[in-house]
Amino acid sequence: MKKSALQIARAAYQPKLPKALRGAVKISEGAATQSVADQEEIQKLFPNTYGLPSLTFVESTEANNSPVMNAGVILSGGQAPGGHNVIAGLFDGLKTMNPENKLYGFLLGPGGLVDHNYIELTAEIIDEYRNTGGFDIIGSGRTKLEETAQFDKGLEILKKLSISALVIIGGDDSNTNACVLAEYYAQINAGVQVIGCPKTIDGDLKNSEIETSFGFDTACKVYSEVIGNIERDCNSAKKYWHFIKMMGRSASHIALECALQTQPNICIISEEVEAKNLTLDEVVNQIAATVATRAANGDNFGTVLIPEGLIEFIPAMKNLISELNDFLAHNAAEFAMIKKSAQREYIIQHLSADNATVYASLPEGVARQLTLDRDPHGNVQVSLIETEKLLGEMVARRLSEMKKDGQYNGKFAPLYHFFGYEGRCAAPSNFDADYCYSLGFNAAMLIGAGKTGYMSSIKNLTSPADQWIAGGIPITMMMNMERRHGEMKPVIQKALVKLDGAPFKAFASMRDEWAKSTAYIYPGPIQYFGPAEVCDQATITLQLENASK
Ligand code: FBP
Repeated sequence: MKKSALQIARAAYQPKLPKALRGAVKISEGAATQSVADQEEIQKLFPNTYGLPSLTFVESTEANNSPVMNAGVILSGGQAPGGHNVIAGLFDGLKTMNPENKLYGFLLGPGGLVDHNYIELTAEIIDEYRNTGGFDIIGSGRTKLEETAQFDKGLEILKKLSISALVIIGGDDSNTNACVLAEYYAQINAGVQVIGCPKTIDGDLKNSEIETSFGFDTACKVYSEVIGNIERDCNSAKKYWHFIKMMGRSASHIALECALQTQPNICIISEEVEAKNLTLDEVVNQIAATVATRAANGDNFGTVLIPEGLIEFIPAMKNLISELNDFLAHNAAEFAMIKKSAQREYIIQHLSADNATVYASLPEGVARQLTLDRDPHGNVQVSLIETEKLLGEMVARRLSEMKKDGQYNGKFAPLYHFFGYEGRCAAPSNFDADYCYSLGFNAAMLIGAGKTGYMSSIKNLTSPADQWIAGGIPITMMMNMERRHGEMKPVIQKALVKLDGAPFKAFASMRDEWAKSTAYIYPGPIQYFGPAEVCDQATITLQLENASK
Protein backbone atom coordinates (compact mmCIF):
# COMPACT_ATOMS: atom_id res chain seq x y z
CA MET A 1 0.00 0.00 0.00
CA LYS A 2 1.35 3.45 -0.96
CA LYS A 3 2.13 5.71 1.99
CA SER A 4 2.67 9.43 2.48
CA ALA A 5 6.10 10.72 3.52
CA LEU A 6 4.66 11.58 6.96
CA GLN A 7 3.18 8.08 7.35
CA ILE A 8 6.57 6.54 6.62
CA ALA A 9 8.37 8.85 9.06
CA ARG A 10 5.70 8.32 11.73
CA ALA A 11 5.89 4.53 11.46
CA ALA A 12 9.41 4.75 12.86
CA TYR A 13 8.33 6.78 15.94
CA GLN A 14 8.95 4.89 19.18
CA PRO A 15 6.29 5.96 21.70
CA LYS A 16 7.54 6.90 25.15
CA LEU A 17 6.66 4.69 28.12
CA PRO A 18 6.50 5.51 31.84
CA LYS A 19 9.75 4.53 33.54
CA ALA A 20 8.03 1.84 35.62
CA LEU A 21 6.91 -0.04 32.50
CA ARG A 22 10.33 -0.20 30.85
CA GLY A 23 11.42 -3.35 32.64
CA ALA A 24 10.07 -5.90 35.10
CA VAL A 25 7.21 -4.60 37.26
CA LYS A 26 5.65 -5.31 40.60
CA ILE A 27 2.37 -4.09 42.01
CA SER A 28 1.84 -1.70 44.86
CA GLU A 29 -1.72 -1.97 46.17
CA GLY A 30 -3.64 1.07 47.39
CA ALA A 31 -6.58 1.08 49.77
CA ALA A 32 -9.87 -0.68 49.02
CA THR A 33 -12.12 1.51 46.85
CA GLN A 34 -15.83 2.27 46.73
CA SER A 35 -18.10 3.56 43.99
CA VAL A 36 -18.60 7.32 43.56
CA ALA A 37 -22.25 6.99 44.61
CA ASP A 38 -24.96 4.39 45.32
CA GLN A 39 -22.40 2.16 47.06
CA GLU A 40 -24.84 -0.42 48.41
CA GLU A 41 -26.58 -1.04 45.10
CA ILE A 42 -23.33 -1.20 43.10
CA GLN A 43 -21.76 -3.57 45.63
CA LYS A 44 -24.77 -5.86 45.40
CA LEU A 45 -24.58 -5.90 41.58
CA PHE A 46 -20.81 -6.50 41.48
CA PRO A 47 -20.00 -8.80 44.42
CA ASN A 48 -16.78 -10.11 42.79
CA THR A 49 -15.33 -6.87 41.40
CA TYR A 50 -16.46 -4.29 43.97
CA GLY A 51 -14.13 -2.71 46.52
CA LEU A 52 -10.87 -3.85 44.88
CA PRO A 53 -7.78 -1.76 45.67
CA SER A 54 -6.33 0.74 43.20
CA LEU A 55 -2.97 -0.45 41.80
CA THR A 56 0.34 1.16 40.86
CA PHE A 57 3.15 -0.54 38.99
CA VAL A 58 6.64 0.02 40.31
CA GLU A 59 9.97 -1.09 38.92
CA SER A 60 11.15 -4.51 40.04
CA THR A 61 14.42 -6.37 39.94
CA GLU A 62 12.69 -9.76 39.63
CA ALA A 63 11.95 -10.86 36.07
CA ASN A 64 8.24 -11.27 35.22
CA ASN A 65 8.16 -14.82 33.88
CA SER A 66 4.64 -15.62 32.85
CA PRO A 67 3.22 -18.73 31.25
CA VAL A 68 1.98 -18.57 27.64
CA MET A 69 -1.46 -17.01 27.31
CA ASN A 70 -3.69 -15.52 24.62
CA ALA A 71 -5.56 -12.23 24.83
CA GLY A 72 -8.34 -10.62 22.80
CA VAL A 73 -9.02 -6.95 22.06
CA ILE A 74 -12.14 -5.01 21.05
CA LEU A 75 -12.49 -1.42 19.85
CA SER A 76 -15.86 -0.09 20.93
CA GLY A 77 -17.82 3.03 19.96
CA GLY A 78 -16.66 6.16 18.17
CA GLN A 79 -13.16 6.34 16.72
CA ALA A 80 -10.51 8.24 18.69
CA PRO A 81 -6.92 8.98 17.60
CA GLY A 82 -4.46 6.56 19.15
CA GLY A 83 -6.55 3.37 19.24
CA HIS A 84 -4.00 1.60 17.06
CA ASN A 85 -1.26 2.47 19.53
CA VAL A 86 -3.25 0.98 22.42
CA ILE A 87 -3.32 -2.26 20.46
CA ALA A 88 0.38 -1.96 19.54
CA GLY A 89 1.27 -1.33 23.20
CA LEU A 90 -0.88 -4.27 24.29
CA PHE A 91 0.78 -6.49 21.70
CA ASP A 92 4.29 -5.43 22.72
CA GLY A 93 3.43 -5.82 26.42
CA LEU A 94 2.11 -9.35 25.86
CA LYS A 95 5.18 -10.30 23.84
CA THR A 96 7.47 -8.85 26.53
CA MET A 97 5.74 -11.09 29.08
CA ASN A 98 6.16 -14.14 26.87
CA PRO A 99 7.06 -14.11 23.16
CA GLU A 100 4.68 -17.05 22.63
CA ASN A 101 1.65 -15.02 23.75
CA LYS A 102 -0.91 -14.28 21.04
CA LEU A 103 -3.32 -11.38 20.52
CA TYR A 104 -6.64 -11.73 18.71
CA GLY A 105 -8.71 -8.78 17.52
CA PHE A 106 -12.50 -9.06 17.41
CA LEU A 107 -13.88 -7.35 14.32
CA LEU A 108 -16.21 -4.34 14.14
CA GLY A 109 -16.68 -3.84 17.84
CA PRO A 110 -18.23 -5.98 20.58
CA GLY A 111 -20.40 -7.66 17.92
CA GLY A 112 -17.24 -9.45 16.72
CA LEU A 113 -17.00 -11.31 20.04
CA VAL A 114 -20.63 -12.39 19.95
CA ASP A 115 -20.55 -13.32 16.25
CA HIS A 116 -17.12 -14.95 16.47
CA ASN A 117 -15.49 -12.65 13.91
CA TYR A 118 -11.81 -12.20 14.65
CA ILE A 119 -8.27 -12.13 13.31
CA GLU A 120 -4.98 -12.95 14.90
CA LEU A 121 -2.95 -9.74 15.17
CA THR A 122 0.55 -10.63 14.04
CA ALA A 123 3.69 -8.48 14.28
CA GLU A 124 3.37 -7.78 10.57
CA ILE A 125 -0.17 -6.39 10.93
CA ILE A 126 0.67 -4.39 14.05
CA ASP A 127 3.70 -2.77 12.37
CA GLU A 128 1.46 -1.43 9.59
CA TYR A 129 -0.65 0.49 12.11
CA ARG A 130 1.82 1.91 14.64
CA ASN A 131 1.25 5.63 15.32
CA THR A 132 -1.59 5.84 12.78
CA GLY A 133 -5.07 7.27 13.34
CA GLY A 134 -8.30 5.34 12.86
CA PHE A 135 -9.67 2.08 14.16
CA ASP A 136 -9.42 0.24 10.84
CA ILE A 137 -6.99 -2.40 12.09
CA ILE A 138 -10.04 -4.36 13.36
CA GLY A 139 -12.88 -1.82 12.99
CA SER A 140 -15.25 -0.60 15.69
CA GLY A 141 -18.95 -0.85 16.44
CA ARG A 142 -21.61 0.12 18.95
CA THR A 143 -23.17 -3.26 19.76
CA LYS A 144 -24.02 -3.15 23.44
CA LEU A 145 -22.69 -6.15 25.38
CA GLU A 146 -25.23 -6.57 28.15
CA GLU A 147 -27.11 -9.86 27.82
CA THR A 148 -25.95 -13.06 29.48
CA ALA A 149 -26.60 -14.86 26.19
CA GLN A 150 -24.04 -12.57 24.49
CA PHE A 151 -21.51 -13.17 27.26
CA ASP A 152 -21.95 -16.95 26.93
CA LYS A 153 -21.68 -16.78 23.14
CA GLY A 154 -18.50 -14.73 23.56
CA LEU A 155 -17.11 -17.25 26.02
CA GLU A 156 -17.44 -20.03 23.42
CA ILE A 157 -14.98 -18.31 21.08
CA LEU A 158 -12.71 -17.20 23.92
CA LYS A 159 -12.43 -20.82 25.05
CA LYS A 160 -11.91 -22.04 21.48
CA LEU A 161 -9.00 -19.61 21.01
CA SER A 162 -7.70 -20.23 24.56
CA ILE A 163 -8.09 -16.54 25.31
CA SER A 164 -7.88 -15.84 29.02
CA ALA A 165 -8.03 -12.03 28.94
CA LEU A 166 -10.05 -9.52 26.99
CA VAL A 167 -9.24 -5.80 26.63
CA ILE A 168 -12.17 -3.52 25.79
CA ILE A 169 -11.15 -0.10 24.47
CA GLY A 170 -14.14 2.20 24.84
CA GLY A 171 -15.95 5.11 26.44
CA ASP A 172 -18.04 5.24 29.61
CA ASP A 173 -20.79 2.94 28.31
CA SER A 174 -18.37 0.37 26.86
CA ASN A 175 -16.29 0.30 30.04
CA THR A 176 -19.50 -0.13 32.03
CA ASN A 177 -20.20 -3.17 29.88
CA ALA A 178 -16.59 -4.34 30.35
CA CYS A 179 -17.20 -4.28 34.09
CA VAL A 180 -20.47 -6.19 33.82
CA LEU A 181 -18.67 -8.77 31.67
CA ALA A 182 -15.75 -8.99 34.14
CA GLU A 183 -18.21 -9.58 36.97
CA TYR A 184 -20.11 -12.24 35.05
CA TYR A 185 -16.97 -14.15 34.00
CA ALA A 186 -15.66 -13.96 37.58
CA GLN A 187 -19.00 -15.19 38.94
CA ILE A 188 -19.14 -18.25 36.65
CA ASN A 189 -15.40 -18.90 37.04
CA ALA A 190 -14.93 -18.60 33.30
CA GLY A 191 -11.18 -18.03 33.62
CA VAL A 192 -11.32 -14.83 31.53
CA GLN A 193 -10.06 -11.49 32.83
CA VAL A 194 -11.55 -8.26 31.44
CA ILE A 195 -9.62 -4.97 31.35
CA GLY A 196 -10.94 -1.61 30.07
CA CYS A 197 -9.11 1.30 28.40
CA PRO A 198 -10.42 4.90 28.54
CA LYS A 199 -11.20 6.06 25.00
CA THR A 200 -13.28 8.95 23.69
CA ILE A 201 -12.56 12.22 21.97
CA ASP A 202 -15.37 13.67 24.11
CA GLY A 203 -13.03 13.79 27.14
CA ASP A 204 -15.89 12.87 29.49
CA LEU A 205 -14.39 9.65 30.80
CA LYS A 206 -12.18 11.08 33.53
CA ASN A 207 -12.11 11.24 37.30
CA SER A 208 -9.64 11.46 40.16
CA GLU A 209 -7.73 8.45 38.79
CA ILE A 210 -8.22 8.78 35.02
CA GLU A 211 -6.86 12.20 34.03
CA THR A 212 -8.14 12.12 30.46
CA SER A 213 -9.48 9.74 27.85
CA PHE A 214 -7.29 9.16 24.84
CA GLY A 215 -8.09 10.91 21.56
CA PHE A 216 -9.28 14.14 23.22
CA ASP A 217 -5.84 15.70 22.79
CA THR A 218 -5.50 15.04 19.06
CA ALA A 219 -9.13 15.73 18.16
CA CYS A 220 -9.08 19.12 19.95
CA LYS A 221 -5.79 20.04 18.28
CA VAL A 222 -7.20 19.18 14.84
CA TYR A 223 -10.40 21.18 15.46
CA SER A 224 -8.42 24.09 16.92
CA GLU A 225 -6.22 24.22 13.84
CA VAL A 226 -9.30 24.55 11.62
CA ILE A 227 -11.09 26.99 13.95
CA GLY A 228 -7.91 29.11 13.89
CA ASN A 229 -7.95 29.01 10.09
CA ILE A 230 -11.60 30.08 10.06
CA GLU A 231 -10.86 32.87 12.53
CA ARG A 232 -8.08 34.15 10.30
CA ASP A 233 -10.37 34.03 7.28
CA CYS A 234 -13.08 35.73 9.29
CA ASN A 235 -10.68 38.46 10.44
CA SER A 236 -9.44 38.93 6.86
CA ALA A 237 -12.79 39.24 5.05
CA LYS A 238 -14.65 40.72 8.05
CA LYS A 239 -18.06 39.76 6.67
CA TYR A 240 -19.20 36.41 8.14
CA TRP A 241 -20.34 35.06 11.46
CA HIS A 242 -19.21 31.43 11.69
CA PHE A 243 -21.40 29.11 13.77
CA ILE A 244 -19.31 26.04 14.51
CA LYS A 245 -20.84 23.00 16.16
CA MET A 246 -18.23 20.93 17.99
CA MET A 247 -18.53 17.19 18.52
CA GLY A 248 -18.93 15.84 22.03
CA ARG A 249 -22.17 14.03 22.62
CA SER A 250 -22.85 15.35 26.05
CA ALA A 251 -20.10 17.24 27.86
CA SER A 252 -18.67 20.51 26.45
CA HIS A 253 -15.00 19.62 27.07
CA ILE A 254 -14.12 19.75 23.35
CA ALA A 255 -15.75 23.16 22.82
CA LEU A 256 -14.11 24.50 25.99
CA GLU A 257 -10.63 23.21 25.12
CA CYS A 258 -10.90 24.57 21.56
CA ALA A 259 -12.05 27.92 22.97
CA LEU A 260 -9.00 28.02 25.25
CA GLN A 261 -6.79 27.22 22.26
CA THR A 262 -8.36 29.69 19.79
CA GLN A 263 -10.15 32.45 21.79
CA PRO A 264 -13.33 32.75 19.69
CA ASN A 265 -15.85 35.58 20.25
CA ILE A 266 -18.41 33.25 21.81
CA CYS A 267 -18.33 29.71 23.16
CA ILE A 268 -21.43 28.22 24.71
CA ILE A 269 -20.87 25.76 27.54
CA SER A 270 -23.86 23.43 27.91
CA GLU A 271 -23.21 22.76 31.59
CA GLU A 272 -23.44 26.50 32.32
CA VAL A 273 -26.66 26.83 30.33
CA GLU A 274 -28.13 24.07 32.47
CA ALA A 275 -26.82 25.49 35.75
CA LYS A 276 -28.26 28.92 34.96
CA ASN A 277 -31.51 27.33 33.82
CA LEU A 278 -31.35 29.25 30.54
CA THR A 279 -34.01 28.86 27.86
CA LEU A 280 -33.17 28.54 24.18
CA ASP A 281 -34.37 32.15 23.72
CA GLU A 282 -32.02 33.39 26.42
CA VAL A 283 -29.05 31.66 24.75
CA VAL A 284 -30.08 33.24 21.43
CA ASN A 285 -30.47 36.68 23.03
CA GLN A 286 -26.97 36.48 24.50
CA ILE A 287 -25.45 35.65 21.11
CA ALA A 288 -27.49 38.40 19.41
CA ALA A 289 -26.34 40.94 22.01
CA THR A 290 -22.67 40.15 21.25
CA VAL A 291 -23.32 40.38 17.50
CA ALA A 292 -24.91 43.81 18.07
CA THR A 293 -22.05 45.06 20.28
CA ARG A 294 -19.47 44.01 17.71
CA ALA A 295 -21.54 45.57 14.91
CA ALA A 296 -21.62 48.85 16.83
CA ASN A 297 -17.79 48.73 16.77
CA GLY A 298 -17.89 48.12 13.02
CA ASP A 299 -17.15 44.38 13.35
CA ASN A 300 -19.80 42.44 11.44
CA PHE A 301 -17.96 39.16 11.88
CA GLY A 302 -17.21 36.62 14.52
CA THR A 303 -16.93 32.98 15.54
CA VAL A 304 -19.24 31.04 17.82
CA LEU A 305 -18.46 27.57 19.19
CA ILE A 306 -21.47 25.42 20.04
CA PRO A 307 -21.13 22.06 21.80
CA GLU A 308 -23.15 19.40 20.01
CA GLY A 309 -24.86 18.29 23.22
CA LEU A 310 -26.25 21.77 23.97
CA ILE A 311 -29.83 20.90 23.17
CA GLU A 312 -29.93 18.25 25.92
CA PHE A 313 -28.75 20.75 28.54
CA ILE A 314 -31.42 23.37 28.02
CA PRO A 315 -33.68 22.38 30.92
CA ALA A 316 -36.95 22.44 28.96
CA MET A 317 -35.34 20.42 26.15
CA LYS A 318 -33.78 18.02 28.64
CA ASN A 319 -37.18 17.21 30.14
CA LEU A 320 -38.62 16.79 26.68
CA ILE A 321 -35.78 14.47 25.53
CA SER A 322 -35.98 12.42 28.71
CA GLU A 323 -39.73 11.84 28.24
CA LEU A 324 -39.19 11.14 24.54
CA ASN A 325 -36.46 8.59 25.37
CA ASP A 326 -38.75 6.70 27.75
CA PHE A 327 -41.74 6.99 25.46
CA LEU A 328 -39.90 5.82 22.34
CA ALA A 329 -38.18 2.99 24.26
CA HIS A 330 -41.57 1.63 25.27
CA ASN A 331 -43.51 2.39 22.07
CA ALA A 332 -40.90 1.86 19.36
CA ALA A 333 -42.97 -0.63 17.38
CA GLU A 334 -46.12 1.52 17.36
CA PHE A 335 -44.14 4.66 16.46
CA ALA A 336 -42.48 2.88 13.54
CA MET A 337 -45.94 2.17 12.08
CA ILE A 338 -46.98 5.86 12.06
CA LYS A 339 -46.69 7.66 8.71
CA LYS A 340 -43.84 10.21 8.71
CA SER A 341 -46.27 13.09 8.07
CA ALA A 342 -48.31 12.13 11.17
CA GLN A 343 -45.41 11.42 13.54
CA ARG A 344 -45.12 14.96 14.91
CA GLU A 345 -48.82 15.08 15.83
CA TYR A 346 -48.64 11.55 17.31
CA ILE A 347 -45.77 12.60 19.58
CA ILE A 348 -47.52 15.80 20.65
CA GLN A 349 -50.62 13.84 21.63
CA HIS A 350 -48.66 11.38 23.75
CA LEU A 351 -46.40 13.76 25.66
CA SER A 352 -47.21 15.52 28.92
CA ALA A 353 -48.64 19.04 28.41
CA ASP A 354 -45.42 21.01 29.09
CA ASN A 355 -43.24 18.82 26.92
CA ALA A 356 -45.84 18.75 24.15
CA THR A 357 -45.77 22.58 24.07
CA VAL A 358 -41.95 22.66 23.82
CA TYR A 359 -41.98 19.96 21.14
CA ALA A 360 -44.65 21.76 19.11
CA SER A 361 -42.59 24.98 19.19
CA LEU A 362 -39.53 23.39 17.58
CA PRO A 363 -38.72 23.83 13.90
CA GLU A 364 -39.82 20.79 11.87
CA GLY A 365 -36.23 19.59 11.19
CA VAL A 366 -35.14 19.61 14.83
CA ALA A 367 -38.40 17.98 15.98
CA ARG A 368 -37.82 15.14 13.51
CA GLN A 369 -34.17 14.76 14.52
CA LEU A 370 -35.25 14.29 18.15
CA THR A 371 -37.32 11.24 17.25
CA LEU A 372 -34.68 9.52 15.13
CA ASP A 373 -33.36 6.14 16.29
CA ARG A 374 -31.38 6.23 19.53
CA ASP A 375 -27.88 4.75 19.54
CA PRO A 376 -27.62 1.28 21.11
CA HIS A 377 -27.04 2.90 24.53
CA GLY A 378 -30.34 4.82 24.31
CA ASN A 379 -28.75 8.22 23.60
CA VAL A 380 -30.21 10.77 21.19
CA GLN A 381 -27.79 11.04 18.27
CA VAL A 382 -26.96 14.69 18.88
CA SER A 383 -24.41 14.73 16.06
CA LEU A 384 -27.42 14.59 13.70
CA ILE A 385 -29.15 17.63 15.20
CA GLU A 386 -28.21 20.85 13.42
CA THR A 387 -27.99 23.03 16.53
CA GLU A 388 -25.65 25.48 14.78
CA LYS A 389 -28.33 26.25 12.15
CA LEU A 390 -31.08 26.38 14.74
CA LEU A 391 -29.13 29.00 16.71
CA GLY A 392 -27.96 30.92 13.63
CA GLU A 393 -31.51 31.20 12.30
CA MET A 394 -32.93 32.22 15.66
CA VAL A 395 -30.17 34.84 16.09
CA ALA A 396 -31.01 36.24 12.62
CA ARG A 397 -34.67 36.54 13.63
CA ARG A 398 -33.77 38.22 16.91
CA LEU A 399 -31.43 40.67 15.16
CA SER A 400 -34.14 41.74 12.73
CA GLU A 401 -36.43 42.47 15.71
CA MET A 402 -33.60 44.44 17.33
CA LYS A 403 -33.11 46.34 14.07
CA LYS A 404 -36.76 47.38 14.08
CA ASP A 405 -36.34 48.64 17.65
CA GLY A 406 -33.20 50.53 16.71
CA GLN A 407 -30.96 48.29 18.90
CA TYR A 408 -28.90 46.89 16.05
CA ASN A 409 -27.59 48.30 12.86
CA GLY A 410 -25.28 45.81 11.22
CA LYS A 411 -25.02 43.05 8.66
CA PHE A 412 -25.39 39.43 9.72
CA ALA A 413 -24.20 36.75 7.31
CA PRO A 414 -23.94 33.40 9.12
CA LEU A 415 -21.97 30.39 7.85
CA TYR A 416 -22.29 26.94 9.40
CA HIS A 417 -19.76 24.22 10.18
CA PHE A 418 -19.70 20.97 12.11
CA PHE A 419 -16.33 19.66 13.30
CA GLY A 420 -16.51 16.09 14.44
CA TYR A 421 -15.70 13.24 12.14
CA GLU A 422 -12.67 15.03 10.64
CA GLY A 423 -10.85 14.86 13.99
CA ARG A 424 -11.66 11.36 15.17
CA CYS A 425 -9.21 9.47 12.99
CA ALA A 426 -6.36 11.95 12.75
CA ALA A 427 -2.82 10.64 13.20
CA PRO A 428 -2.34 10.79 16.99
CA SER A 429 -0.36 13.69 18.44
CA ASN A 430 2.83 12.71 20.25
CA PHE A 431 0.83 12.95 23.48
CA ASP A 432 -1.84 10.51 22.30
CA ALA A 433 0.71 8.24 20.59
CA ASP A 434 2.66 7.94 23.87
CA TYR A 435 -0.39 7.83 26.16
CA CYS A 436 -2.16 5.18 24.09
CA TYR A 437 0.89 2.98 23.73
CA SER A 438 1.38 3.22 27.51
CA LEU A 439 -2.29 2.40 28.19
CA GLY A 440 -2.05 -0.72 26.03
CA PHE A 441 1.30 -1.86 27.44
CA ASN A 442 -0.03 -1.26 30.94
CA ALA A 443 -3.18 -3.30 30.14
CA ALA A 444 -0.88 -6.21 29.31
CA MET A 445 0.82 -5.80 32.72
CA LEU A 446 -2.59 -5.84 34.47
CA ILE A 447 -3.37 -9.05 32.63
CA GLY A 448 0.00 -10.48 33.64
CA ALA A 449 -0.82 -9.61 37.25
CA GLY A 450 -4.05 -11.63 36.98
CA LYS A 451 -6.38 -8.61 37.41
CA THR A 452 -9.96 -8.28 36.19
CA GLY A 453 -12.58 -5.52 36.31
CA TYR A 454 -9.83 -2.85 36.15
CA MET A 455 -9.31 0.10 33.84
CA SER A 456 -5.79 0.71 32.59
CA SER A 457 -4.62 3.97 34.15
CA ILE A 458 -1.69 6.25 33.32
CA LYS A 459 -1.40 9.36 35.51
CA ASN A 460 0.77 12.46 35.99
CA LEU A 461 0.27 13.18 32.30
CA THR A 462 1.48 16.78 32.27
CA SER A 463 4.95 15.66 33.33
CA PRO A 464 7.40 14.09 30.87
CA ALA A 465 6.37 10.54 29.92
CA ASP A 466 9.11 8.83 31.95
CA GLN A 467 7.47 10.27 35.08
CA TRP A 468 3.99 9.00 34.20
CA ILE A 469 2.45 6.68 36.80
CA ALA A 470 1.07 3.38 35.54
CA GLY A 471 -1.52 1.24 37.29
CA GLY A 472 -5.12 0.06 37.42
CA ILE A 473 -8.39 1.41 38.77
CA PRO A 474 -11.35 -0.83 39.65
CA ILE A 475 -14.10 0.12 37.19
CA THR A 476 -16.76 -0.22 39.91
CA MET A 477 -15.10 2.75 41.62
CA MET A 478 -16.35 5.04 38.81
CA MET A 479 -19.96 3.86 38.91
CA ASN A 480 -23.32 5.19 40.03
CA MET A 481 -26.93 4.35 39.25
CA GLU A 482 -28.62 6.23 36.37
CA ARG A 483 -31.85 5.98 34.44
CA ARG A 484 -31.30 4.39 31.00
CA HIS A 485 -33.99 3.17 28.59
CA GLY A 486 -36.50 3.88 31.33
CA GLU A 487 -34.70 1.68 33.94
CA MET A 488 -32.14 2.33 36.72
CA LYS A 489 -28.74 0.87 35.67
CA PRO A 490 -25.21 0.86 37.08
CA VAL A 491 -23.07 3.06 34.81
CA ILE A 492 -19.76 4.91 34.87
CA GLN A 493 -20.47 8.49 35.85
CA LYS A 494 -19.92 10.85 32.92
CA ALA A 495 -17.53 13.72 33.69
CA LEU A 496 -19.17 16.97 32.62
CA VAL A 497 -17.46 20.37 32.56
CA LYS A 498 -17.16 21.56 36.16
CA LEU A 499 -18.13 25.19 36.51
CA ASP A 500 -15.81 25.53 39.50
CA GLY A 501 -12.99 23.74 37.66
CA ALA A 502 -9.83 25.53 36.49
CA PRO A 503 -10.48 25.25 32.69
CA PHE A 504 -13.97 26.80 32.89
CA LYS A 505 -12.80 29.49 35.31
CA ALA A 506 -9.92 30.44 32.99
CA PHE A 507 -12.37 30.67 30.08
CA ALA A 508 -14.95 32.66 32.07
CA SER A 509 -12.33 35.19 33.14
CA MET A 510 -11.43 35.99 29.52
CA ARG A 511 -14.58 35.54 27.46
CA ASP A 512 -15.96 39.10 27.78
CA GLU A 513 -12.74 40.42 26.33
CA TRP A 514 -12.83 37.86 23.48
CA ALA A 515 -16.43 38.84 22.69
CA LYS A 516 -15.61 42.53 22.27
CA SER A 517 -12.12 42.51 20.85
CA THR A 518 -10.75 40.17 18.21
CA ALA A 519 -8.28 38.13 20.23
CA TYR A 520 -8.03 35.06 18.04
CA ILE A 521 -5.17 32.58 18.43
CA TYR A 522 -4.09 30.50 15.45
CA PRO A 523 -2.67 27.20 16.80
CA GLY A 524 -1.68 25.77 13.39
CA PRO A 525 -1.38 22.05 12.60
CA ILE A 526 -0.20 19.35 14.99
CA GLN A 527 3.59 19.03 14.87
CA TYR A 528 5.22 15.64 15.28
CA PHE A 529 8.88 16.62 14.95
CA GLY A 530 10.56 19.54 16.65
CA PRO A 531 10.92 21.13 20.09
CA ALA A 532 8.98 19.51 22.93
CA GLU A 533 7.06 22.73 23.69
CA VAL A 534 5.63 22.59 20.16
CA CYS A 535 5.18 18.83 19.82
CA ASP A 536 4.50 17.30 23.24
CA GLN A 537 2.18 19.77 24.99
CA ALA A 538 -0.88 18.30 26.70
CA THR A 539 -4.25 20.04 26.23
CA ILE A 540 -4.81 23.31 28.10
CA THR A 541 -7.65 21.57 29.96
CA LEU A 542 -5.29 18.92 31.33
CA GLN A 543 -2.58 21.45 32.15
CA LEU A 544 -5.01 23.66 34.07
CA GLU A 545 -6.63 20.71 35.84
CA ASN A 546 -3.34 19.17 36.93
CA ALA A 547 -1.93 22.55 37.99
CA SER A 548 -4.96 23.14 40.24
CA LYS A 549 -4.64 19.79 42.10
P1 FBP B 1 -17.73 7.60 21.93
O1 FBP B 1 -18.38 8.14 23.16
O2 FBP B 1 -18.15 6.23 21.58
O3 FBP B 1 -16.25 7.75 22.00
O4 FBP B 1 -18.17 8.48 20.68
C1 FBP B 1 -18.07 9.83 20.70
C2 FBP B 1 -18.68 10.49 19.49
O5 FBP B 1 -17.67 10.86 18.58
C3 FBP B 1 -19.50 11.68 19.92
O6 FBP B 1 -18.70 12.82 20.05
C4 FBP B 1 -20.54 11.76 18.83
O7 FBP B 1 -21.73 12.36 19.29
C5 FBP B 1 -20.78 10.32 18.50
O8 FBP B 1 -19.59 9.63 18.81
C6 FBP B 1 -21.14 10.09 17.06
O9 FBP B 1 -21.50 8.76 16.90
P2 FBP B 1 -21.37 7.96 15.54
O10 FBP B 1 -19.93 7.65 15.34
O11 FBP B 1 -22.15 6.71 15.79
O12 FBP B 1 -21.92 8.81 14.45
